[in-house]
Amino acid sequence: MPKISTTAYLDQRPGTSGLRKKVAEFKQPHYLENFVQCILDAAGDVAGKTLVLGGDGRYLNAHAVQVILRICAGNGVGRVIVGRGGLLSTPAASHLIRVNQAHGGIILSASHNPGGPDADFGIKYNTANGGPAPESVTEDIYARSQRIDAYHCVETDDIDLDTLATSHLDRMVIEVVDPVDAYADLLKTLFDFDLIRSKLADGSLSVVFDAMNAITGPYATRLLVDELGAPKDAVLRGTPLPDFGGAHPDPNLVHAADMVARMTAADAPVLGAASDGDGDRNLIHGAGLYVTPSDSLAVIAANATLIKGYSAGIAGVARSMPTSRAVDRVAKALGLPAFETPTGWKFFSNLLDDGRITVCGEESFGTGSNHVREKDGLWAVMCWLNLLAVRGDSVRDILIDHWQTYGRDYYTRHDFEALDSDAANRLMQELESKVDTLVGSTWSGHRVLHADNFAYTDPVDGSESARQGIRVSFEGDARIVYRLSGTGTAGATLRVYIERAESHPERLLLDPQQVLADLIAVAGDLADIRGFTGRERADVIT
Ligand code: G16
Repeated sequence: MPKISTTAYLDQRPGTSGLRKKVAEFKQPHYLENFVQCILDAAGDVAGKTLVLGGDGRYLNAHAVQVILRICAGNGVGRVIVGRGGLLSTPAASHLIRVNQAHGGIILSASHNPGGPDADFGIKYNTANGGPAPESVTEDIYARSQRIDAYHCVETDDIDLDTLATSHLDRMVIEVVDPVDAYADLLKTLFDFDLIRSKLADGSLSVVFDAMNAITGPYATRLLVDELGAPKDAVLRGTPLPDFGGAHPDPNLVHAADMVARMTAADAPVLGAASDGDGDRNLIHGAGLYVTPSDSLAVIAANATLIKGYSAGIAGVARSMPTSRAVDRVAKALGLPAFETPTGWKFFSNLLDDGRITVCGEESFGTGSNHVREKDGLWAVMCWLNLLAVRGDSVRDILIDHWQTYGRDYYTRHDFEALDSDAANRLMQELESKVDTLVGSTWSGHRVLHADNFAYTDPVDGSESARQGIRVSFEGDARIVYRLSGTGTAGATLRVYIERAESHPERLLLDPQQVLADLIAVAGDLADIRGFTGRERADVIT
């Protein structure tokens, strides 16, 4: 096979979800090629095998897809299934891997990070189960990236990826598929489309979805407009753009402001939602009421048997460690197993593959189930539409009913962004060094019951992941968690997660920032955030 000499880059360690860097870094000579070769080497014997390829359409996607096809051909890959135009949402890519029994897939995205020539790009590898590569594989990719000196690549003009067709590159088959078809078919098996369609038609249900100029535009248009009959203007910002129109495709209350404005107006639809750059995150909003991702997960778990695809019941639930414990309360009440995993969707894969859980989620706007091995933004939207159609209640009524039944976990996340990396690391080291001494200490009246640096042993394969974030639990069912983000591309981001459980029926509808104000102050004091970072306030509060 044609071999091209290269020099190793030493900064190619995948983070929480693949390698994310500035576009300028990916444009360095052989940078992308090196990483792709390392993926293929770490993926086992790819000769003659099938891979899935696609991305969220951000700047560099089109070029990267062509480069990856040449390298796949150079490595003797048998067949590559590519989304038309090089496009695939992350959950759709996961499904294509599974349904085609592919060896794995390469997904191009920096998720919710901004796109464009001056913004972010990313690449990740998913294995045969459709899920993000486990740490053993990502560490292998990294180790290989440290010593790579050549990659295999064929020379060719760009391949036409705009036409649904099958062609050859050397001996490799390239199959261009519709990015939406298989995914839409899958969702039709899980949700009661007829019921939702009829409720949308009689006006008792209505929806607005913000695709944020990102990948879910075509998916949402197919599902909500073409299949379910919602009006065309139910999908906001529905055309994927390489720079997301200059916007930030992060589905939170700040970046989905137009949708949020619609949902807080007097004539708000029943459901508002948004998804991110690559379609795996979701934001759920009722008329006048935002649903936190942690609560959304708990509500879906509690009501799963009302949803067509889950009517036989669910096996268990899982949440990432910083996610609020709302879903644990549901699991306890329903007698279901509940797992607490480190941040990163990959940690759910073994539990899903082993049948221990059916539904899982994260505070970082991710919810999903065993239908694929990625979190799935539109799946969450369909869950809510299905629930609303069956129950005939508003989002607010469903949430209040849930809190009255299980109690409410008041929850907030405070992000301190673009910190000096050394300062952020020092802050975490200092915290880590004092966890053992925290127990029994009192902070503004809050007594510490437990403190540790979260470590996880996977119950299926026994793999261990240490130092996944500092947990501090207080009397009164309150908790503060600290960790550094693994997805940023500039400096460090400190995430502080603050929560407290409340079950008094008269204290279920308060403002979380007010309820948690004293704990938020404790979080700052306990880690001396101001001293280490010079910051008085978080940059983003959700
Ligand atoms: C990725 C991972 C998620 C994780 C999130 C935030 O999401 O897939 O599992 O919760 O990053 O990670 P961090 O707190 O380290 O920034 P996505 O949507 O960015 O791929």
